[in-house]
Amino acid sequence: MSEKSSGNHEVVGSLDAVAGRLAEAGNILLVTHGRPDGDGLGSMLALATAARGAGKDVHMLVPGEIPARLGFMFDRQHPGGTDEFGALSEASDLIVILDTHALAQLDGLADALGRLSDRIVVIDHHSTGDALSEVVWIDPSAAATGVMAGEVIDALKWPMDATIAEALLAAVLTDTGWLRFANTDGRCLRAVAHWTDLGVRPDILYRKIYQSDRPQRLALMIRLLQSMEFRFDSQLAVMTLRSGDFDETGALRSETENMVNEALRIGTVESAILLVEDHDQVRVSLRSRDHVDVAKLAGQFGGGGHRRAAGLRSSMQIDDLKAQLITAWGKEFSAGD
Ligand SMILES: [Mn+2]
Repeated sequence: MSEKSSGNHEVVGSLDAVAGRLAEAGNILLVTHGRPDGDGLGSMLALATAARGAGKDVHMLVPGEIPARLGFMFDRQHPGGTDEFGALSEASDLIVILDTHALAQLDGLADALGRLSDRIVVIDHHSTGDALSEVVWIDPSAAATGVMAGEVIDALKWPMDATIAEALLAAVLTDTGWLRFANTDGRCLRAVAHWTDLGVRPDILYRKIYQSDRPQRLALMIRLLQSMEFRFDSQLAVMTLRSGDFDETGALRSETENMVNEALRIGTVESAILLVEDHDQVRVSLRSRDHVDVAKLAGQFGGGGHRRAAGLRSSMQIDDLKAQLITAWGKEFSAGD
């Protein structure tokens, strides 16, 4: 279970293997990662809705709080939490893990999942993780898990409608920065066009997700911008948000999503690091434009992710961790690739 996958960018497993298991299953439990994002939640909701349309009994589970900006997606049904995993997994013949295959991201479920590997399938686009199951479809070339979820639904000829399309659009548009990030490709644009044709308005979706902030989040963003430091001829930007910043602004830890990208507004910045004090841990988000593989950097500190977007958690003190990350970034960058 602890074996790390290779971390390269090859496809592992196949759509057919995963779709075959979904076709057979009668009772399906869908699970995404802790600190859930639009891609994990949108993929989960789309597959759940389509599977129900195909006559399956479906439950969803999220090990963590759903961010407020994505709450509208779940106004009619609420996914279960970690404490319901025992009962929900017992009642399922198939457990689908979406948008992760790293136990570190499946807070509180690691032990239980270890005993259920023959009942698990994985659909994910991250290159690093753990061996959760023999039956996986891991495609790091996919822009988002949502692209893959849409392909699974199509392959199974499960019903597709505007509700499912909206969930898939939420998945893909949030994971590509509304089609601005380097992972945006023809495969995802064709899917986005197809789903938009089903009657979903991407502009309304954008407003719901990104233009519904609380003033407290903007107050936190002021602190974030004030904390910004530059290193290595301003190729690296480092930002910190400390416990006091949350206490004094009234912002929530769940409201830091995407803030790391603010540093990429600056032309010289090749890569950005955001460190967030989260009670007894520090949560780090890393982004890169091109040259630096931040997944490799995160890996040195027990984290993982993609080449251009990665993360980690540490119990180190925030300033010590920051200093070590800056040193490690310098080594990685001068190694050049
Ligand atoms: Mn994703």
